[in-house]
Amino acid sequence: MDTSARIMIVGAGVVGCSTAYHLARAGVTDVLVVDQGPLFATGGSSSHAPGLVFQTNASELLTKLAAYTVERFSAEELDGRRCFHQVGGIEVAATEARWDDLERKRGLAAAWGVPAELIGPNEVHDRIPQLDPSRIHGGLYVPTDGIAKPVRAAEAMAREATRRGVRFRGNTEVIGFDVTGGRVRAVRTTDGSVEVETVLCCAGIWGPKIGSLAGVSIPVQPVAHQYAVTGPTADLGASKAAGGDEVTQPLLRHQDCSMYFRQIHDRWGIGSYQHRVLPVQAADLAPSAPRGGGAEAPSDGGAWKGMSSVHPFTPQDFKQPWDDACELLPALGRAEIAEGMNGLMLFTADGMPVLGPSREIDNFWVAEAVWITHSAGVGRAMSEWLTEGSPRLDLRAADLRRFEEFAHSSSYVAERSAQSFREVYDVIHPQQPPARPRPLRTTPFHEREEQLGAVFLEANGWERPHWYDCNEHLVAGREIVAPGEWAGRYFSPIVAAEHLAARERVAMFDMTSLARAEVSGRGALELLQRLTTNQLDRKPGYVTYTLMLEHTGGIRADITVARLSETEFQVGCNGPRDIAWLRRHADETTAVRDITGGTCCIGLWGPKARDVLAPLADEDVSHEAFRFFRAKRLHVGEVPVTALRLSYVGELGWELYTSAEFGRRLWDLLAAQGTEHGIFPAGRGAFNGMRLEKGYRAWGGDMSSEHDPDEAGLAFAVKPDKGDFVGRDALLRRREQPVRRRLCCLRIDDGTVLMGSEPVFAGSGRTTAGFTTSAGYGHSAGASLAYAWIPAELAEPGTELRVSYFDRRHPATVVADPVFDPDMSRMRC
Ligand code: THG
Repeated sequence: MDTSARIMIVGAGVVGCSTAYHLARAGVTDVLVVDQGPLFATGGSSSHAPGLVFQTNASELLTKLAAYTVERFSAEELDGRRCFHQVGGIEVAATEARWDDLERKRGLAAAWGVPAELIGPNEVHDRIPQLDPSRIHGGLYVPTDGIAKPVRAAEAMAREATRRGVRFRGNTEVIGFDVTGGRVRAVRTTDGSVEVETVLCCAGIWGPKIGSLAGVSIPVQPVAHQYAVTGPTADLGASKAAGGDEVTQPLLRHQDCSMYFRQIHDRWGIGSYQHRVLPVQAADLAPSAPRGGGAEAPSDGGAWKGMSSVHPFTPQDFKQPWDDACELLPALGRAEIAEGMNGLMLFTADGMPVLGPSREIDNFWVAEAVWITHSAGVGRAMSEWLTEGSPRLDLRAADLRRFEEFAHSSSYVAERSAQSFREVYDVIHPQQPPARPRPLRTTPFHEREEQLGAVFLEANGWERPHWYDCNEHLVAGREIVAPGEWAGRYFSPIVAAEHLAARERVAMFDMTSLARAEVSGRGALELLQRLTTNQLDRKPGYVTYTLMLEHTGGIRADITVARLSETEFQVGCNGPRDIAWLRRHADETTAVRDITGGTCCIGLWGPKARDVLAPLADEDVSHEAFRFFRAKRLHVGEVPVTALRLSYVGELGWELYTSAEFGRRLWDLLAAQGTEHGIFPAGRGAFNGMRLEKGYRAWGGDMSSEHDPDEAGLAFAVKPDKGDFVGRDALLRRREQPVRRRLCCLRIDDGTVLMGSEPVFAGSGRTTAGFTTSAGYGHSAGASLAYAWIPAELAEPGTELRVSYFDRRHPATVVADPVFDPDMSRMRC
């Protein structure tokens, strides 16, 4: 038995094998992959997954991971047998709403680079003759979708990895970890102890158990998902015995009934998410997979037996799905279900995978809750992340560290995972808040906000007012442009009225949910200097807008750093991930404390902001005494406040921070003092529209680690001369090449308000030139706006482009950025 390995991968399913393969190709071969089951039909979820790969998804990340998986599997073979059958995939619409969704999805697919076309009912019928075309409005056809053979692909990739020196050991169970000083030193297995530098857990449904052996929480929920195989049907294809092809017909997705269909020679494989949620407790999982099964032939009967990732089929849950299936595919009525299973898979709170280093143990990494569809893409990303320090795709949406403590609770994981199971095939609006558990995190202003008629949406557990019904009167006499149904699903004319009125008077924005950290100690400045791009060695009282970069030079975050004293900084972040990143790099000379909970913040913004603050503050807040991008500790009435003079909405004003117990007093003092100036509370809707027209980028939406500061228009925040910092060298290397794409501002000339993520076309071209990021109506600018990534040569103001929204093209023009107050006269006064 091996006694050491640089990287130990736990789990030889398709994710573990793919990671090993990509590590080996990157030259990292001191890798040991262990699995409790036999190689390579190990008995985990890769062994029973039916292999359908539908690439299109509302998530850019998942679409890109799927597209690479298709590319990788298409190139693999095992002893002359293919690992991918590229038969195409069709998602059909049985309702008007679904058809609209398909039009939108086609746009998303184009934006992310997956060719897709909308086809009519008869064209669907041409490709899937068993289907009743009168039941559907049409379908979205993706020619490059297909059927993956997960176990075969795993073995094929493992062979190549083995050829390069990676070792694979089956029937080897992990039974413990030796952890000292916050690191795994050795992994104990049934075959002996292995010293390791890094562990990567790809154990699928056994992941939480493996994690707990090391003291690592992996917030995933195993659930059962039904899959049935029919007996032979006359009209599908030749049987396996007769030498028929396994699959020639396109896959079929019937999302209105939460079902999918594939051919297996002369039988149908049918999956359903329609049934009640069937969660499985980690403790109820069989401890090991004694025998791998029939990955090659799930229809051969008994192939699933003995796999502990498969639970018995519950026929009562398949009654309605079967009726629905027969309605869409009438020929099914002559067949019967030959066998079925309730296969286990992992769900998460937000439907995304869980990837990266754990919070608890620096060298314990995770790649869990990954579908076959995304497996090769995830393997490649994990390999890059482990070897280069950063993945090339932006994995924020799948980063294990996106979850805060509450999101690791079993109650939250169970509730939200059940919801994501129920919604797996639903049309989900990007702004749709979860129904439960709510309210989870409320700010000290919550009671006041409720009294004022706040309409709340949720973000990272926080209740956030989107607009306030009490502001209804602000609508009167204003001409308000409202978005259409989809982009306007969470819009009220009050949003526009709050936006306009905040630029005339003064408004209070609840900014409490903005993640923030206190970084203090002897090493605080050095830590921040090392992790950020701008010069932070300035006098106490200065605030700096700066970036954190990945090792690749991509933008990890854009943050504000307020120096409150020689050794104390307050850092305004994009989310909990940034705080985890700061903490991860801190040594004993620096303390990084998440102060988001326990403190609160009001953004007091608008031309009358100074008139409200001055009489309450015990410090001079005139422009001369308290300049733009400065910080001061002062009192507002009795309330101790840290005031930062900056504004993401582009107005005169301050962010006023205090500890939670003073929140309500702060709110009440400002509200009372502001009455004579027409103060009012404003919500997130106005906030978003205001920052959009002011040109302030939202990290995660407009730019991410896939973009560098120059492309994103943020070069002003990078000072390479300040000394070394993470990402500096990579950025300077990138600067030897001209910028190829840019984030720029588009005006939609016919006034259509977009949602974001629409494809952008140049000239009369059919190929996409780029895609929009955030979009909305600039109520003060009087224009529909969208930010978009487009080739640098198209980024000049005046360039005419077209944007596709619900499959219709709209003229758009590149405009100078920002469109609102470009000379900053409203903020620097
Ligand atoms: N407030 C605080 N911290 C934050 C945000 C915030 N951190 C995360 C996120 N929001 C950061 N985003 C921005 C974007 C732009 C600005 C501030 C935060 C901004 N930019 C000035 C400009 O470009 O005109 C910078 C001017 C300068 O560098 O001097 O104000 O909302 N606390």
